[in-house]
Amino acid sequence: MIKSNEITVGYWSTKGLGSVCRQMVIYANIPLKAKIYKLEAILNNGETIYDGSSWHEENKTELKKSNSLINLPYIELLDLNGDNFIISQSNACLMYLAREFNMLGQNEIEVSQCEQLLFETVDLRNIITSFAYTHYENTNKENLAAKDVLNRAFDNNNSGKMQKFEHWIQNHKHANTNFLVNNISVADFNLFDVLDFYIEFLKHYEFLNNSNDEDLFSELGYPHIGSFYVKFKQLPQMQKYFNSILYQLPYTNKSANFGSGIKGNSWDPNTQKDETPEEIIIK
Ligand SMILES: N[C@@H](CCC(=O)N[C@@H](CS)C(=O)NCC(=O)O)C(=O)O
Repeated sequence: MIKSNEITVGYWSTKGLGSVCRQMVIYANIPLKAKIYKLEAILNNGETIYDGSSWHEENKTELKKSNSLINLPYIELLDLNGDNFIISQSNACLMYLAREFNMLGQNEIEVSQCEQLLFETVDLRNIITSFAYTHYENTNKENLAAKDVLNRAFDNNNSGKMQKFEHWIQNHKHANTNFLVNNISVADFNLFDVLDFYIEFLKHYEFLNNSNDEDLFSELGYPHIGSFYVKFKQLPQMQKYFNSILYQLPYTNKSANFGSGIKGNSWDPNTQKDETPEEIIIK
């Protein structure tokens, strides 16, 4: 149980695997301290090298004394005994927050549904993340790989990933909410965050011309996902997040080919400077 009056979420200056932890803390109306580590992209004789020492050589060594599994993201808080408690592994962080904030279903069946849905959203994220961090020999190969991601995620047959959520939402319509189970759960946050990432992908690779984010999923044949996305974005408790600098951060880190720079492009060390503050407090 949490005693702290704030929760720290440590992660890189990106959304990545840290964003959903940040969102859940904000939604729960607990003050958030987002500790930001920067991967520096340094130009060296025409090549870009990456320096993560702000994490690896500073805080990581210190935090490892409390939790030898330490990694990014991590969450840090005071437990009921007033002891410092540090958790890493993104899914363990998400499950902890979900249990604390009552965002993991109301009974055994819903808990199991939330777990399945969460891990399904993790699979959906893994497809786009592994693509984003792969560097291709040329644009042709990159576009072919992007088409493959599109197919794996959006194919409207039993192997496509999105149709699973489309049918889930269709089959589990709840009277007053648009959540995946009766009440908001960790799976809703992860699904929203991954959908947001896919929107950047669809636009960047010009798989759609519609510039209206709200209609993209319907246009691809997924109206229930489209409605889920729109309603999640309108949640009053989420507005603090959407209006914060945290929502402006890139999806991937600077070493990624996709999603680390502006509008899905790669990070450009010649023209871009990472000015994200080292600490972002959201009360
Ligand atoms: N399975 C782990 C993967 C963690 C991971 O690979 N973290 C990356 C960022 S996404 C990192 O840079 N970790 C810092 C480190 O290795 O110390 C999780 O889900 O948390």
